[in-house]
Amino acid sequence: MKRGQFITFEGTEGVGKSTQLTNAAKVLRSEGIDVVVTREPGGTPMAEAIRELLLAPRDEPVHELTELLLMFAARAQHLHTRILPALEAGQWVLCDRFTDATFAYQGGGRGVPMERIALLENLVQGDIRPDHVILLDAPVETGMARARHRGELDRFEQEAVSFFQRIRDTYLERAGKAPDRYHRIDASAPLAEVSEQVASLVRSLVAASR
Ligand code: Z5A
Repeated sequence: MKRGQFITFEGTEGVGKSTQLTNAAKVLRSEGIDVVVTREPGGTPMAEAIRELLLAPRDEPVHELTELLLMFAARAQHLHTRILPALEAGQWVLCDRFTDATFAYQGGGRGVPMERIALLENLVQGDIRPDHVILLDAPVETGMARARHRGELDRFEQEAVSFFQRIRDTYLERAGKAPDRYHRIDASAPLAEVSEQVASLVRSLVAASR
């Protein structure tokens, strides 16, 4: 059985990751590919429980290491019990955020040293990395304006614009270092245009995998 491809969707809040993940899954299914759609933090019942802990606004200050370790605790459960078995069964896994989000949010956003994150990445993932990262990139204000009509803000959404700007900068820096694996899409374009770019990229990944 040929191993499936592991594709993640990244970007600052509201750039359209969930929308484009659904679009990509549709394209892959039309190509006859068996697809698993999932997200982080989350993706299994236990990891979804950790997600609730992480996102809930609370009066108690959350230490940056608590946040970091909970992200990786959820990831260990998700990766080893759901993502890897699916990939080994030949399914393609589309994941809304993965470890690039930890480098961007906990590293760029919160200021945790990148080497500490890399240590945990190696511990939890060994040499497993996404085969492709689709980075939906737009000015942070664009994504915030799209996302903020949903009502109560979670613990991350309550952060200032400067926090999200550091996150965007970190994503762009990481993408710049590995252009074969990171695919930057201009997510500020109209929805139909972004969807067509993502569909065309996904078709090219399918063609390359055959
Ligand atoms: N987090 C972390 O800190 N560290 C980690 O390691 C991980 C995560 C894994 C939960 O993420 C939080 O966890 C996240 C980072 C942190 N916090 N933040 N911020 P999440 O992915 O669940 O939450 P999110 O980033 O806030 O995603 P989102 O707000 O759901 O946005 P999205 O999925 O990118 O966008 P969307 O739902 O597809 O689209 C938003 C709206 O815009 C919707 O109405 C669309 O119809 C519309 N849209 C989409 N594209 C367009 C275009 N092109 N034009 C116009 N309108 C559009």
